[in-house]
Amino acid sequence: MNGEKALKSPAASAQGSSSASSALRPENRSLERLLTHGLLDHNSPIPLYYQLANALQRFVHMNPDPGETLLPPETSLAERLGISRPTVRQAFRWLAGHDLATRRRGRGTLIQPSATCCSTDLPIGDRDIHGDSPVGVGLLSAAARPVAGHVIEQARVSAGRFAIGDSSGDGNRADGEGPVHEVELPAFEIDATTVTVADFAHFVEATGYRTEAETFGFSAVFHLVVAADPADLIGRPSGTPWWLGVRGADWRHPEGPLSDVVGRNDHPVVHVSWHDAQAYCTWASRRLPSEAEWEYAARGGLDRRRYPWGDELLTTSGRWRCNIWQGSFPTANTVEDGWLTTAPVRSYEPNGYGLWQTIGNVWEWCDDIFDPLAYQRSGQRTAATPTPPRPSPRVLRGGSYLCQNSYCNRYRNSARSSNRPDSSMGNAGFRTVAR
Ligand SMILES: [Ca+2]
Repeated sequence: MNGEKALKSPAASAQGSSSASSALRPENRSLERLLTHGLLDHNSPIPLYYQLANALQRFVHMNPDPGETLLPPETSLAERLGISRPTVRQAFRWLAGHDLATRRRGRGTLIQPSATCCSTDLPIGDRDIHGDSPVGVGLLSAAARPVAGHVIEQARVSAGRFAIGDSSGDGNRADGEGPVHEVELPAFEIDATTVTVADFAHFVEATGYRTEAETFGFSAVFHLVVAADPADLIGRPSGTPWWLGVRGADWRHPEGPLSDVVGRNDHPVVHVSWHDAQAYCTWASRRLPSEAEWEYAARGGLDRRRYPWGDELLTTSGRWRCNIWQGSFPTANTVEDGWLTTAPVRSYEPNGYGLWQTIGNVWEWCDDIFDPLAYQRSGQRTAATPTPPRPSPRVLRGGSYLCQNSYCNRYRNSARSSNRPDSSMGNAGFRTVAR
């Protein structure tokens, strides 16, 4: 791989590749954007074939055709990207080995989205795709939705008591996961899934709401998936350099202005701040869960267990039960669970109460102010704390597709994190509770 020539810059590629570009089918423009704007990095420790495979996989899941996607032939891709044909062939082999069925058809390669670890079932009714949606991202029109307002299936959680906190000894001391104590809660109804891209699009369509990421003009994107011109990269936090501030990243453009959410209607909406989640709740006559409600619902009736399904991370056959990170964080994700970033909200299996993916996929905002000493100060927490002055940090729960044991083991029922209420990022969303 060291002998391969350097990848052309986006500008150079655009100027000198008309014949190669024509090899890409019109519907593959999104793929071309993925591949020509910094996704492939010859200086990265991640093998090029693996970077390419991730790009192709992302493209498959972004494609508006949910059935099949015809990718350019190996030769065209190799010429377009300035890499060797064996590297391209290796990427296709990687995809074939990870349940993305691939086969040759004519001069292209046919790829079908994997059925492993995902379901495209929608919560309620049929959801048509409209390419001319007013929000411009191929989303559901208001007229096509079966019910106005919030339509996510509800899980009913009975009144009861449970042990909140870390009973397994895995907790992070600074997060305040202990001491474990009993909490009593009245019955409540909570969303079976996080709010999806389609759900949020309906809210925006009905209200004209602009998220804080849109207002501020940027949001945080994980470095391996950025789809933006270099001029739109506005820096990275020193403590977490895998996050990039990307101008133009928002819920419609999760990886940056050169990305979109086509084909991701059933993925969780991301790049929404706590304030944005509150705005959605106001429109939907809902509220965010308290963190006690969130944890009670996430446990699904299994007391003092590490995960919603029990204590073991994998099934007995070694299958993943949630969407987190496999490999070496933050540079090499082997994607054994099927997903580099977000998965559809109904992926894997629901817990005993019918909630999907409380663990992994995306962090979920809760109503509470984050206080690492809260469990020490209070024996019981039965409701959200009063609204404080801004910008007190707010609780995040459940972990995300970036969690990995070597760095962040917060993909557990009791794990706690937080962020400012005006912050947004590509791995945080929310679910709501009935008022
Ligand atoms: Ca994953």
